[in-house]
Amino acid sequence: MDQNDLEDYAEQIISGSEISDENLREMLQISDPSEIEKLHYVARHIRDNFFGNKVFMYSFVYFSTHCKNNCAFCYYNRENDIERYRLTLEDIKKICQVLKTEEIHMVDLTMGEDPYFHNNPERLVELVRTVKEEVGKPIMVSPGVVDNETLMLLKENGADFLALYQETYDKDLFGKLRVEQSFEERINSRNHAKKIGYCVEDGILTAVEPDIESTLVSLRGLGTSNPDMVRVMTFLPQKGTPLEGKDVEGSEAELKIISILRLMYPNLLIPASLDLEGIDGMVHRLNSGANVVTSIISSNSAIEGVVNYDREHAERDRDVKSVIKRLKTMGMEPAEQSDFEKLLGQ
Ligand code: SAM
Ligand code: MD0
Ligand code: SF4
Repeated sequence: MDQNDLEDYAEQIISGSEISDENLREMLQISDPSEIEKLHYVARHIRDNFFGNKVFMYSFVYFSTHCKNNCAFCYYNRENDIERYRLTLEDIKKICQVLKTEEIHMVDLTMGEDPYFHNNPERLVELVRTVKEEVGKPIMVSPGVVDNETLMLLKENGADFLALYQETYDKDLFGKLRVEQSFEERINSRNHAKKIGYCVEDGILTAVEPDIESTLVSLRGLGTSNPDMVRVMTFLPQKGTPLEGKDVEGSEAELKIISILRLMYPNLLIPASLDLEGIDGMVHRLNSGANVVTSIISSNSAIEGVVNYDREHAERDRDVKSVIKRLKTMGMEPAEQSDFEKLLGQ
C-alpha cells in the first residue's frame, strides 16, 4: 500500500466502514517495522480528521493507595507489604490550589478499593464535591466498583467520567488477573454509569494475553459499554506481586493496539499514559494515534502513579508544563477547554 492507498483506507474508516476480525488478526500479527509504521500513519490520519493537532490532558490524583482487592498485576494489591497513604480533605484542598493554576482539562481522582471510602461513600462524595468546587473542571472518578446509589451521588456532586477497566474480555484471563472479582459486575457498573449520564472509559492490559485470539476478544469487548474513551496499557511487572517475575515486554504491542483502537473506534478518546514510559513514551503513543495525555502529576508532588515506571527516578518529568513543551515540538497543542466540555456533552 502506498501513501494514497493508506489515505484511502483511512477515509473508508472515517466514513464508517468496519474492520473484520480477519483484518484485526492480520494487524495484530504485523511485525515488519515499515508495515507497523503504515498502520500508525493511517491511525494518525484518522485521529487528525476528528481532532486535528489538539490534545486533551488529565491530571492524576491517586488519593488512596489502600485496597481490599488482590489483583495479580497491581503493586497496590492488598497482599503486597508496601507503604500506603490516604490523603485527607485538607491535603486534597492544598492540591486543588495547584491544580486550578494548571492547563489541564480534567482531574482524574483515583483510589484503590479502600474500605475507608467504600464502606462510607459519603466521604468519597464529599471529596469529589470539594475538588469540583475548588478546581471547577470536569472530574473523572476511578473508584473501582461502587454501588449504583454511590455512582448517582458522585454524579450529582460533580463526577462526569467513570474510569473502570475490564483489563481483558477473556474470562479465563480475567480470573487470573482480577482474582476473586466479578467479570459481570465491572461491565454492569460501567453500563449503569453510562445510563445515568456519565462518560465512560474502559481499558485492557497487553503483554498478559495467552495469544492474539485473546487480544481480539478484548478489542471487540471494549465496545460493550459504548465507551467515550478506550485504552490499552502494557503490563509492567511490580515488586512483591504474583506476576513480579514475568518477562518485561517493550511497548510495541501497545503502540500497535493504540493504532488498531483508533481504526476500530475512530472518534473516541484514546490516551497516552505517562505512567508507563513518561514523556518519551507519550510521543510514541501520540504518533500511534492517541489524543489524550494522562497521569500528569504536578512537579514536587508526592502523589504516586499506578504503574510508576519512574518509581526509582530522583526526579519525575510528568508535569503539565513539560508535557506542553514536548507537544509543541510535535506540532501538537492543548485543546480548548470548551472543546473538551463539548465532547462531554456539557
Ligand atoms: N482501583 C481502581 C480499579 O482497579 O479500577 C482504580 C485504580 S487504576 C484505574 C488501576 C488500573 O491501572 C488498572 O485497571 C490497570 O489497568 C492499570 N494497572 C495497574 N497495575 C498495572 C501494571 N502493573 N501494569 C500496567 N497497568 C497496570
Ligand atoms: C493513567 N495512572 O492514566 C493512570 C491511571 C486511572 N483512571 C488512570 C491508570 O495511566
Ligand atoms: Fe486494587 Fe485497583 Fe490495584 Fe486492583 S487494580 S489491586 S482494585 S488498586
